Amino acid sequence: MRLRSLGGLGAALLTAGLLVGLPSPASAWTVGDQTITLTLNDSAAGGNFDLDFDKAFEATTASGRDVYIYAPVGWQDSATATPDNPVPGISQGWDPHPDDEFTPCTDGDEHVITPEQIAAMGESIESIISVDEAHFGPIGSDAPFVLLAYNVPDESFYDCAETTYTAGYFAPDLLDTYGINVVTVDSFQWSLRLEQYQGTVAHEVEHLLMNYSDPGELSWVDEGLADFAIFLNDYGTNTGHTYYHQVFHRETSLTRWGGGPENYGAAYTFFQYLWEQAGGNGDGTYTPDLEYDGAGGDLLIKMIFEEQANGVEGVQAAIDAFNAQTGGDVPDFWRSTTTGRSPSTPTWRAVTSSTSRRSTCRPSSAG
Ligand SMILES: [Ca+2]
Ligand SMILES: [Ca+2]
Ligand SMILES: [Ca+2]
Repeated sequence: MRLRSLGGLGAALLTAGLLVGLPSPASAWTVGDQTITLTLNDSAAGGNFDLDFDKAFEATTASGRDVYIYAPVGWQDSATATPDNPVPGISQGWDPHPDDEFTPCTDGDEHVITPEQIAAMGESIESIISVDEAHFGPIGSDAPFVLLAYNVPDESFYDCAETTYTAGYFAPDLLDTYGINVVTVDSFQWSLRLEQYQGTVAHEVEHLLMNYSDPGELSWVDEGLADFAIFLNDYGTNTGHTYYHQVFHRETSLTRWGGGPENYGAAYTFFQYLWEQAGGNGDGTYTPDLEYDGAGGDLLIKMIFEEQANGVEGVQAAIDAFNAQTGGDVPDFWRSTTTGRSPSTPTWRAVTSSTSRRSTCRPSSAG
């Protein structure tokens, strides 16, 4: 997912992180080693590059899963690096392909990771995995979980005028190639954005879980649930996404995925709406309590996640099953998203109300 500061709004923008396409190197390491080398993709300049990572954090969760944070070798020196003397993999100015025509921009953006920030991120990982697994489904293997933190090469890496950047990504190729559950966050401005990146981890872990559960699911469902994971983990909402949807692109197709922040905002608020319509935590409360309650919106969201049918068909099947199981009256998909007509692509407008603690997401008429 993508994000960047939005000037005076102090908000973050997010779009998709799409980094795939890896060779199959013969790894001379096993995860848990102090140093590992990964082959990663440069989505902007193209091609792959190798990067050496240093084990910065390790722990074992209560459920027995090994979790690690790896950051580029030399990350401890990132605070004193300069464009002329960069730490490869973190510092702005480091060039993964010195011989091609793409040259990283250097505008002084902070790419510094400190031991204190690594510790704080590490301490949150077990909770994030636990909350996501409880609300969606299990990580479908015993393989270790690895959080990679590095300066992800993307359009903004080469053009500092870009307004969004890759804040994190889940690449199933890394799981396929290395047999480890890898989630990535960018190294930009950790001093200001640590909680945002914890939300990014919650988002990307949902993708990891969906990849095990239902890898054919459509993007609008997967991304909407991934942003909802940020809420479920009590990291707020991705305000870049919701601003883009509600301020700049109020009429946004819910189901026709364009990958823009407004698409994420529309998908996120739709699942927020369904969670609330189904009763939130199931006990009359509508704030994230970090617990999977097996009732109300928690139950409906899990049924949507587990439903193997995709897109509108899957969401409707889950709503039907939820209403049948609970006697609930969550409105069906088309009634939720339209004024009763069935356009080919429902738009989704979300508005907030200052008179209610609950966000009020209303269907917009669509043509
Ligand atoms: Ca280059
Ligand atoms: Ca709950
Ligand atoms: Ca599905």
